[in-house]
Formats: sequence, structure tokens, C-alpha cells
Amino acid sequence: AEYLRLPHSLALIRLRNPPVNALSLAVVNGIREGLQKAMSDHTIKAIVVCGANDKFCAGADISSFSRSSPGISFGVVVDEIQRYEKPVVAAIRGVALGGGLELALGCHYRIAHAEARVGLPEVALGILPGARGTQLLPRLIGVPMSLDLITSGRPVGADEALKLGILDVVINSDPVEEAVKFSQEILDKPLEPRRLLNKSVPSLPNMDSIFSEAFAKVQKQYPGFLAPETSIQALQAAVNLPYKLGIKEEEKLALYLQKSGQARALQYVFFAESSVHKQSPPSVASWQTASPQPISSVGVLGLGTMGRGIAMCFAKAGIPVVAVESDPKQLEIAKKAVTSMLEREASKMQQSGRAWTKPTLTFSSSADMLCESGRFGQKTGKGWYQYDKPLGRVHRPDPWLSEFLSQYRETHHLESRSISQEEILERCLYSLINEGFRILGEGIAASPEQIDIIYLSGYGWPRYRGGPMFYAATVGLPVVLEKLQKYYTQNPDVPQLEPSDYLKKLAAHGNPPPKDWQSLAGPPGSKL
Ligand code: TC6
Repeated sequence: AEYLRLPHSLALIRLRNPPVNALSLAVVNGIREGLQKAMSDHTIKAIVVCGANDKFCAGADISSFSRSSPGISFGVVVDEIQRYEKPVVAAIRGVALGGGLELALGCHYRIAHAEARVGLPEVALGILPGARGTQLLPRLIGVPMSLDLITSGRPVGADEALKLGILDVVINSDPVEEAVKFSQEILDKPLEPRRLLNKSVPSLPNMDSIFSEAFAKVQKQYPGFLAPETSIQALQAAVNLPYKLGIKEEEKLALYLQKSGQARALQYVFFAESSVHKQSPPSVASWQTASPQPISSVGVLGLGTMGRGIAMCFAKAGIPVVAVESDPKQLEIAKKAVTSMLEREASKMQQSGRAWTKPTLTFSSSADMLCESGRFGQKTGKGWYQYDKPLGRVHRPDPWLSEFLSQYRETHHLESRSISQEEILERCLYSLINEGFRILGEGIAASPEQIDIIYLSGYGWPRYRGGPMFYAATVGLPVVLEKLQKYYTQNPDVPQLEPSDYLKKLAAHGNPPPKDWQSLAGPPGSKL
């Protein structure tokens, strides 16, 4: 942070840490040094705090979180600013997020450009606004809106922030120039009413029900996430405890979250999401440069409801389709259904005067023991279970299946045994993770982050567990390897359990973090 003396007995502290003026240790120290200089200089009457490069501050430096715990020491700075004997005015342009907004809440006044955005997005990183945010915001804007902003993490635009009372002035011109003018106007005003730490949280008669509704809401909206619920506890502390004790509770809860695996996973996701946008696949192909390849024919496996629809789509587009169906009966049904759908389509097109070329379709069969017996699951009323009716949801064990399985075991010389939940989980997850390592080894994905982001965005993998590849690093690569080896030895007929070479190479280095995997494992074994 730079310190500048301005005319009219003013000082300017400007945060400068490109690209977003994150609060690194150096920036925080710079702010404190600037405040001390301004305090000891009797000619300085007020201080303006702003950020370089059209941004105020995007909060704590997330990349440093794994090295130190955020918030705790910065909270002391926020308090020092509040108790400061000279007015401190925040001039906000761009963003004031997380620690950036907490810094502004410490200041006695906040002036922002109309396009600025402010907020406390910490929950998205698995933490809470631990530099007094949970204690100061409710004192400024009350509990209900603080609950909304802190548990959702959503930033608000300057106009909304002005209405809520987070900002004092919103302008369309340069906020630093405005703050300089403003500082001169408020020099004689008492500072005590501007110190949030000495205010109490506006009380409401139904505070208990507000909190219990908030807990119920976040449990429903963010199931499994620790940070939203823990933030509510911190806000409760703001209501129930004096500031001095409230900040202790905030520190305790912030530390609990920071040490949780969820914070590490969510912070990994933050950087993974930003890095996948910049990555391109390892070979020459890239999303920006690749052009669509012509499709000459399409294969569809299974002619159930979905398979029929998919086959139809391609057929309608004039692309030859080969459809494979294991059950002869189902095959007959599908043939009739597809043919009649195509005829309907043809007559519609003929009526509208459009040309129609009859596509087709080639059908063939394959075997599958359960399906051959017509057991397609819920929709047919039986599969691994027996259902109350076709498409029914109530299932019960099926004696037919027990008989089928005992014959199967006899044929394949298998012994029945009970399988623990741990084994089920590990065999499912580790074979999935193993496939991820194969994908990396073959160069199909450019990085573990790409695989993780696909799982988070497309498959509902819990965000607070970071994705399958991050999860593997959490468990430890040598552990994943050892377990796969064990399960593969026990089940040599399951190829998914055979540890990939890529995993073996990495595990030989211990448990390196995902960002180091590619450099340690070397170039991919094949090109796209
Ligand atoms: C907190 O404050 C806790 C406080 C407790 C007490 C202290 N740290 O997104 P972009 C990087 S928690 C480090 O592409 P945009 C980002 O990785 C923090 N780095 O730009 C990228 O780096 P790259 C609460 C950060 O214009 C570059 O900056 N704050 C941070 O689309 C540009 O980012 C947040 O959660 C950071 N805090 O959006 C805010 N922020 O170029 C998180 C960004 O090397 N940040 N970077 O890849 C954002 O929401 C957005 O980055 C943005 C800018 C709206 C600030």
C-alpha cells in the first residue's frame, strides 16, 4: 500500500497489488504503516483509502490461505481503523469484496462509484468473513439483510448497497476525488457515531425465529456445506455478545472453518475454475480453434425410450444410425415405434412441401443376462429388485434374483460374502478416480482441474469435496494406489480396478498436490 500526502491536510493510502489488490501480508503491513504515518503527522487531518487499477480490493489473498490463516490479524487492523482519531474514508471503485469490504466497514465513511460491487463472498470459499465482517455488517444493516448477504455470498451493486446503508455516497465520477472533497466537509463531525464497533445490532422482537428460519433455509439450499451455517452462528454471536466477545467467537468459528477440509476444497475449486477457462487440451485441438468434424454414421446402444429418441434425432438429421438392442422383444417394439415415428415425420414434411429422404436404421442384438430376462429395472417393474408395478418406486428383494445370483456364483466359483460400506464406497470412487488418471495419462484432459470441474458442474460431485482428483489427493495417492491394488487382486475380472500407470508414477513421489502432477508424471502417453 502506497502512502501519499495530498493538499488540504489529507493523506491517501492506495492499495496496490495487481490484479485485484488482494490483502497480502505486505499490503496489510502497508496499510498499518500508512495509518501510523498519518497519525504521527499533525498536519494530516483525514485519510482516504483507495485501490490502484480501478479496483478497491477483492479481499484476502486466497492463494496464501494454505500458508497462513486469514482474517485474524487483519481484524485487528479493521478495529484500529475504527478507533482511529482522524476520519478515514474509503473510496471504492470496481470491487470491495471479502476483506476488502471489511476494510471499508472499518473506515468511518464509504464512497463508491455507481458501477462498484460490494459483498462478503467468503462462504463460497468455505470460510466466513473473519475480519469483523460478521460482527460489523449486522450493526450497520441489521440481521435479516446480513444473513442474506453473508450466507449467500452474493455481491450487491452500489445502488443496492446505498439503499441498504452499506455505502454513504454513490457517485458517477472519480470516487477518490469525491472522497477528498467529502473528507474536508466532515472534518469537524464527531467520529464516535461512525464507529460500528461501538454500536449495537438493531434489535428485532422475533430474532430467534429469524435465526431458526435462516438455519433451515441454508440446510435446504446448501446441504452439506459448513460455512453458511457457521456464518449464522457468528451472526448470532454479534446479536448475543458484546463486540469484544463477539469477535472472539468470530475468530473461533473462522478458524474452525479454515481448518475444515471444505475450505481447502472450495479454495482449490476457485483457482481450478479460473484455470480451466485458460487451458486448452494438450494436443493441437482447442475449443477456440477446433471446427466441428463431419459425422458419417452414429451408433446407439439400447432402444429403450431414450435410445429410440436419440436414434430418431440423428435419423431426422439424415445421418445413418446403427442401433443395437439386446432383447429381441424390445427390438421388435422399437422397430415398430421408430418406423411409425419416422412415417409420421415424413407425412408432416410432405404436407409442408419439404423433401423427405427415408433414413434407416440397422438393428442388431447383443446379450445381457438380466436384460435378456426382460428385467430392465423400474420401468418394467423388475430389475435388481421387484417393484410394486411397472414404473413403480416401491421395491423389495426378488427371490428370482437370489436364485439367479446363486447359480451365477456356482458357475463362476464365487463365494458369497457381506461387503462393507467402506468397500462399496472405495471401489466405486477409486475406480472412477483411476479412470481420471488414465484420462490424464492419455492426454485426453489437460489437467486434473479439468476433470474436477466437469464432475462439479456436470455430475453433482459435492463442491466442498473439490472433485474426484482433488479428493484423491485428500485421501493420499499412495492410499488410493494400495486400495486399488488390493481390490484388483481380489477381483481380477474388473479391469477398472487395475491401477493406472499414471497413478503409479505419481504415487512414487508420495502425495504431490494436483498442480504438480503433470510435471512429475511427464508428457501424456498418447495424443488426441
Ligand atoms: C477474504 O477476503 C477473507 C477475509 C478474511 C480476512 C482477511 N486473492 O476472476 P478474475 C485472481 S476471502 C488472490 O479472472 P474478474 C484470480 O485468481 C476473499 N487472487 O477477474 C485471477 O488470477 P489469474 C474474498 C485473486 O475481473 C485474477 O485475480 N474475495 C483474488 O473476472 C483475476 O481474477 C473473493 O472471494 C483473491 N482474493 O473478477 C473474491 N481474487 O489471472 C474472489 C481474484 O492469475 N474474486 N484473484 O488467474 C472474484 O470474485 C473475482 O476475481 C473478481 C474479479 C470479481 C475480484
